Amino acid sequence: MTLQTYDPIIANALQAELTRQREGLEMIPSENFVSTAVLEALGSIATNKYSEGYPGKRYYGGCENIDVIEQLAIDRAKEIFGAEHVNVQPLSGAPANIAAYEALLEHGDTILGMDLSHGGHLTHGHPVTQSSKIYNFVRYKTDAQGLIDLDNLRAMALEHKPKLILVGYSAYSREIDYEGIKKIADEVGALTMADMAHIAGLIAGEQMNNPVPIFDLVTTTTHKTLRGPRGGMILCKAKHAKAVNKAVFPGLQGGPHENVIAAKAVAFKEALEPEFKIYATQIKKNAKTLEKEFLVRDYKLMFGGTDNHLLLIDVTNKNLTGADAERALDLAGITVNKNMIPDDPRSPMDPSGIRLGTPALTTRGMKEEEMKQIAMWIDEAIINWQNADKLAIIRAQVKEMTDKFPLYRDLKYV
Ligand code: DSN
Repeated sequence: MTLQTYDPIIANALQAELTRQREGLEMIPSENFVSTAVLEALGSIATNKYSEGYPGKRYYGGCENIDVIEQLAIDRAKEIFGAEHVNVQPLSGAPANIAAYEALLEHGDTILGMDLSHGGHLTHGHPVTQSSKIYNFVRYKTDAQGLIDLDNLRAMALEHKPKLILVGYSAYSREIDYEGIKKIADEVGALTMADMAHIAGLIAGEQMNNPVPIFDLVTTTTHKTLRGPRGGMILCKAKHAKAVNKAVFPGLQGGPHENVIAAKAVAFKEALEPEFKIYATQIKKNAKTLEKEFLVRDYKLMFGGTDNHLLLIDVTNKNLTGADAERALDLAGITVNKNMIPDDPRSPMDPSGIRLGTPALTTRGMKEEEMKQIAMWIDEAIINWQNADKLAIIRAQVKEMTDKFPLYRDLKYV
């Protein structure tokens, strides 16, 4: 029985979501569109199999095909990033980070991580998380120019003697000096960890610095710029391999999601193709075009601009909040997310900023010309955020553009 016949409510919701993805401009910087090959692996019969353990060492019989899949995912990830060891089982970014802490640290140890409002991540020590109750997080911030000040980081490292220095961000838009940070870590005897979730695809495409050969341990999601299925991964030095594997299973997780791992393997094959480098290059070119277009329209770009795929914009000088802007842009067919800005005086549900990026639009084939048009629409929507008619007109124009960049042409649920 087909999905449509058996469960029409779900089929209809999936069809409506497909239409939303097709007709809108997806600009949440952590989102992307996987290939149909990745989708096929994700929806495969590999979901039926239990396989606790690792390739060649499983707690269940019948894992011979699963071993081929998981080993290939591991080997390809090692090749992309130059890693000594990779664990592809983390279910997503948050569990990957928890497993990473558990692998390297004792409870109560000090971790130096970036403040959330300055571009860090919840799992880097925000007080609402479980990890913040287990470890002693000390949080650094960007400086007045919106950059990571290594002198300040060094002073904090000397003062707090962390066991781990953590970098890698979810709203920070600048390059990261891994060598400089490693030097500080070595001086104070700290381990190093990078969460490269947002920029993994840009690193794979050789458009940003790669922390993997330098740092002790690197975590990532696989579904952002890397354009794979929703999932996580840990890459580390060989000396941490055993601890990392133990921390993921049996420390934190049970049966790995082998359909997701199969889809990761397919996405990694794609990331090894020469076209992926072109994709990563275009992501950055598109973001730079947006940067330029917003600057001429007097938008306040956090961190002064972008070196990667995203922009964090304070919209309060346009007389609305981040939540107002997100709502208005939604009505105009442009999806972004409201976001805190550094030391935001407003609340997380109604912050001062919006965060937007180019990975998904670049996957659709959009380039600089489209970015210029899109920046114009975003500006119009923000200026007219209370004018439903104007927002509807923009939405119709957005649909005209997205029709020219077809998405999942042959896919249908209803
Ligand atoms: N939720 C992700 C993001 O949007 O950046 C980070 O986990």
